[in-house]
Amino acid sequence: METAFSGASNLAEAVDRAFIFIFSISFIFTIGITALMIYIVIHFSRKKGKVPMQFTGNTKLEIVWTVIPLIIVLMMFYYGTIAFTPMRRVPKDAMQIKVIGRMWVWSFDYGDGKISKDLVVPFNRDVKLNLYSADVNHGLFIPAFRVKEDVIPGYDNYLWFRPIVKGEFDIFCTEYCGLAHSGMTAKAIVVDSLDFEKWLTQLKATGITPDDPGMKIIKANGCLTCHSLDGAKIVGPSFKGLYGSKRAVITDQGEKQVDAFDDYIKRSVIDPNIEVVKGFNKGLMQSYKEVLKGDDLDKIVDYFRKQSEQK
Ligand code: HEC
Ligand SMILES: [Cu+2]
Repeated sequence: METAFSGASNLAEAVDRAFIFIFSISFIFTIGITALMIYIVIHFSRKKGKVPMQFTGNTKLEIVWTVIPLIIVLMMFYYGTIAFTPMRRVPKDAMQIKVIGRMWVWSFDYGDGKISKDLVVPFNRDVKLNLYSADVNHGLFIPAFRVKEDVIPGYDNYLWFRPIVKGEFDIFCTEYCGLAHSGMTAKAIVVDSLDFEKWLTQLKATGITPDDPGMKIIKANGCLTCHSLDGAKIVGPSFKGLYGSKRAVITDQGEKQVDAFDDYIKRSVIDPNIEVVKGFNKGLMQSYKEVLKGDDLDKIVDYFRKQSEQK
């Protein structure tokens, strides 16, 4: 395991250089200004009875305190630019991964219905992340790679990097996006390209059937960022074994049992906060009434029914 302090991507070195330069300048000035201030306070103390002098203009001094800061600021600009420019120049053959930010989970879509909760990438390979938000503003931040970009609904953003250290690194959301914002984390896992291929092949075997019309709608609407198919509890209950089962739900009138058939499932999607599944929080799932079109909802229910008939 590597720490976040040593940069783990090709972009890290230039970012660190800009950071260290700006930090050092700030440090030197903070110490210098404070020291000078303390000296002046003591040296020109009224008790010593020094008579103040009057100054009017000093061209040499003014040139010095204009030119030196100008050079310093231009150097900051230079270091910043050489770090930033390559970040926006994505190599043509970079591997593309779609990232969806949603309250409060990241999902990494490798295509063909292969969606992962963590970002697994091959070592030493250029990777481009295409960033989309399904709801509000998020920010994808991988400190060890020194990359951070906003993830904004209705705006196609991206970032890229080449991982140069193998290991597991943290991913955070850097835009305050609501209640569970601080829990919106994931891992960036850098592995050998062989291990990566193996992992990607296995990812397909998670039972997601990309061709089913209902599953297409479920995926297109990002339901799987909160609901798993394999029984795992994410933000919401798993979809596994949902259809036909007994659900304990909390309503304004108290707890009750319902059978999860067509009507219940439809109600859960249209008015998710009227019957709240026991053990889960109210207000996390938003209504899909305005989002789903035509017979989308019927297709979703069909998918659940087919899923329950499979076994
Ligand atoms: C932001 C996370 C989130 C998203 C996205 C989301 N849900 Fe939910 N869902 C929840 C939570 C939390 C619950 C449990 C609380 C409740 O019943 O409202 C839930 C409950 C449900 C239930 C009842 C499940 C049960 O076990 O009884 C169904 C059905 C459901 N969601 C379907 C969907 C569908 C279909 C979509 C996509 C169109 C979707 N959800 C998108 C969070 C989410
Ligand atoms: Cu977020």
